[in-house]
Amino acid sequence: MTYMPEQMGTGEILHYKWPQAGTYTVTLKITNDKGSMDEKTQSLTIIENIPPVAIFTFTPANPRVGNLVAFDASLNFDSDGEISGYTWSYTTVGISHFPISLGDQEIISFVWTVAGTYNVTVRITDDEGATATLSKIIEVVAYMDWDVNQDNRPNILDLILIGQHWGETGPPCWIPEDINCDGVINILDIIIIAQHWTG
Ligand SMILES: [Ca+2]
Ligand SMILES: [Ca+2]
Ligand SMILES: [Ca+2]
Repeated sequence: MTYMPEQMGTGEILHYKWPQAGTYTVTLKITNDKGSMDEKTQSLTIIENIPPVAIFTFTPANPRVGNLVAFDASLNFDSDGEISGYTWSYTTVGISHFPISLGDQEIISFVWTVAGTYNVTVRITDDEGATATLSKIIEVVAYMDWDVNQDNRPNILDLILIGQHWGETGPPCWIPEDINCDGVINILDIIIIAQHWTG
């Protein structure tokens, strides 16, 4: 295809940005102070920037209110360049609000203080300004007082912890084993575990 030449600019050094990929023919015309001219033509191929790929992981997989949830986007990559920026945010599923910023580092962490379903999004930018986003749903469950060791399973391990403090007294809830917060470790605490038993 032949087009009328597009003016690129003047000057000894020129910066030019092609809006799309393709093969272009560039002509430089020089003129000296006596008015004589010379020109040189060269072709070059502009390739399309490949956008980055967004990947992230988070731990723990089933976070509880008050847990530090770590988000890691270090596996992100850009096959023809580098990642130049990260933008993390979340929204609460079922509640309409603007995304709340979580930070702009490769690895971030956050503590939710309210149980809920959260949609966490990372938006990455490559060194050419192309972006990619990835969202994941995080279920943050309520803190379970009766899960003494906080492993998400009210079971024999929690009873063992109670047994280790059996009969001890202190201010209400002074240790996690005082599940009912009455200031003594006894059968009443065991009954609460039994009521939520998962084995
Ligand atoms: Ca790229
Ligand atoms: Ca447990
Ligand atoms: Ca108690």
